[in-house]
Amino acid sequence: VSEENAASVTAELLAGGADILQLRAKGHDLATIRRVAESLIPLCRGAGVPFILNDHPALAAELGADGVHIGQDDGSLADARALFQSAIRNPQSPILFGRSTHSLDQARAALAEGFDYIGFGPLFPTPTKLGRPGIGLENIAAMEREVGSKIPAFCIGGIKRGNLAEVLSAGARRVVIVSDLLTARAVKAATGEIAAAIADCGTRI
Ligand code: 3NM
Repeated sequence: VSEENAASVTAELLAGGADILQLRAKGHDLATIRRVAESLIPLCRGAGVPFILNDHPALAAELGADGVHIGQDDGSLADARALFQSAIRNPQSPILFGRSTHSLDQARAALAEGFDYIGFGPLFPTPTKLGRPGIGLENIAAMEREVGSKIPAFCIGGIKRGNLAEVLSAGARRVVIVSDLLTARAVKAATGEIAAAIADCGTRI
């Protein structure tokens, strides 16, 4: 999604029922990320949806983001918290710290370290995050039992409307979907389809 389209696509995601939004702008400079974030945050606030910034804890503090997401190679939770605290201007409600995890052991470790939520994947290889093998569906149920029962756990990576049923049947309760939504012809309708499938699955559990 280009900078020009970020706000309109976000509005469609929110209208379709997305209930958490992360800005992930790898490779863009901080000024661009700040500008885009400042255009998206009011939309998320208006919809009552948490806005999470990928990386950049200090910028997240300045912007008043609801959370920061960091990867396996981005240091400890304590480091991210310290960066966040050093940049904070006004006292604000506690923010969420999330971690990407790529195995059951990493998911357990993120829970033990004190993260507020995790990503778990990539389930399938995906062009959105090149160079990582898919971890498959077999550990989802154990991950949900051990970790997802304590903090929100989002399955991610190669999930599409076409394979969502399979992912939910494997035990996933929350999903992150990037390319299938951002390339959809009708973003709002596609988001609504996903939200409905997850809600339907929840009522059957
Ligand atoms: N993180 P798509 S997979 C950003 O497993 C990201 O940590 C992943 O995009 C992880 O829905 C991924 O297009 C890409 O596959 C998700």
